[in-house]
Amino acid sequence: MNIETRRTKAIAGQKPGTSGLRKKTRVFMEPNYLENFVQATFDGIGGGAGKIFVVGGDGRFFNKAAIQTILKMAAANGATTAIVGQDGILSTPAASHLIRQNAADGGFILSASHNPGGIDEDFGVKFNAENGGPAPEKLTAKIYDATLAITEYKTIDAADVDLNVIGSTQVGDMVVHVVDPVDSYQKLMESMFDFNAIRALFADGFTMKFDAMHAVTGPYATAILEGALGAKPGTVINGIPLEDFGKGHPDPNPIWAKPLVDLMMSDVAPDLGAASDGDGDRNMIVGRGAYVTPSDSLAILAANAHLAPAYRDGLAGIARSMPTSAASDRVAKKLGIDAFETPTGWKFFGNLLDVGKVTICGEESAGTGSSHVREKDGLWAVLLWLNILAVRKQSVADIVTDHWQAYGRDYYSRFDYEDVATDKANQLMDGLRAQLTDLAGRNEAGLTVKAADEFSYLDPVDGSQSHNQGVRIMFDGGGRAVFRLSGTGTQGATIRLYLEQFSGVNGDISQDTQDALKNVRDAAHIISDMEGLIGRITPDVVT
Ligand code: G16
Repeated sequence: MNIETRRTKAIAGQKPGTSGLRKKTRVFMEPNYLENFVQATFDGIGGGAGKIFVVGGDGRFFNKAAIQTILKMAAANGATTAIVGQDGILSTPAASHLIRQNAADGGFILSASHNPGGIDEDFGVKFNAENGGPAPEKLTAKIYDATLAITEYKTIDAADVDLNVIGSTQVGDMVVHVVDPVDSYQKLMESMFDFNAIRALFADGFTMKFDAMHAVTGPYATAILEGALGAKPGTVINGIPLEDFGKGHPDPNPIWAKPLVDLMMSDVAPDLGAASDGDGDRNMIVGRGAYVTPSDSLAILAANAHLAPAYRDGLAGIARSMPTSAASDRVAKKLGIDAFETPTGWKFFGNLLDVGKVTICGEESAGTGSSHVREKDGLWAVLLWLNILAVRKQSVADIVTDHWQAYGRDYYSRFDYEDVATDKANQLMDGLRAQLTDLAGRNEAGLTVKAADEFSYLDPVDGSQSHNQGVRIMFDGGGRAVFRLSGTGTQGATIRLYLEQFSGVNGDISQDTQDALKNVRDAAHIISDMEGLIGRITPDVVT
């Protein structure tokens, strides 16, 4: 094997964000950009010698080329084995499963998740550790340090691997196994859910549309829903992964999956609508005439999980990211189990899952998952909903209403302000920070501030601390506003404003969401002086 050591220089700005390194695709295509980050990853994890890696992505533009680069660099860095999805395809949860199943040392996942794909859109690389989960902060810090210190990278001069053909081949001294991307993931799902009950549900005439948004879950959903579970052909729509996702945003929310939501609100709605994102870790659930917020979905899945075989013995605990509504905390309380509140980012659930403190976790950003892998898992959430529907034999809308009647309703909405000048966004956050100690007792828009802080997290497992994880303003009467800057954007800054209002147990659960949130929203705008600082209070995206 002819290892080539090529000279390079540090490239600024390769700091992994909430979910790996995400940039414009053309940036990744610049000389040495990808190579530097991949070499820094090998350096950050203590080298590649003797190691096994999983490699795959969501099929977006540059996926296959990036995989070839990574395979050659893995071989040059001494890896013994690479496991790659056929055609370069692996959903993020399937990659997580393969890492765990094969006791691999980690994996490279090529995706910018829900961001659009194409030469003028976004690309990303994320390293997942041997537990199958996103690299924890201490590892991403090492990788970042290595990007600053880099002077050379290693590769070999070898032919590209034929990614279309399942089988084993060599790249230098490294064995590459090209595997069916769906197979072992499907087996995992079959082992967790009552496929017979779900099959019977479909056989009884239950109807569904699953929008794969031209992204990675197409092959998974087609094989599992239409193949194994007998859903009607055509249940999966936009099921062929495209390099540009059909020029859409593969983000499963009422904005980007509007055609599906419109269908679900119409007279010809099927019983269930669902969608997943670019890399298959996010999900959206919509019943006939009933959109289920991700925060409610987490709570309802947790409250009903025991109906699925995998969770028959109950849950160890429930974790949610801080901006996610408190709905799941109420479920944990009723079940008598622990509830954890972590910073945004799936990596923070990893330790809790690894030591068995929690079984189910979720985030407001349309992510739900469990201890079966170390990523959020879009199809898993859909299958758990299907399992619950098959057992309860009620509509989605009735299940949601029952839940609110039992626990109260957490009205919830997220406002996104995109492409804000970074200095203005920082000014807004700094302005909030400066007021924190004086906010309690202040009255705005008819609400009194009960408490305010900036969220910090002390990991109960490894003792690591994470600061500056979002400003929280709690109001008397069960309202809350959270401000946070997105960690996944590729252009300017995105301010996220998360609004929440609890109805109270036995409170009014029938209001319009935005009406119920009006006071919290107005108070948040006034306290942050958003209009004065960024010149607008109307968001780009409301979910
Ligand atoms: C990523 C993380 C999620 C997190 C989200 C937050 O999602 O994996 O755990 O909730 O980022 O995004 P932001 O920082 O923009 O609010 P994904 O689906 O992009 O990998």
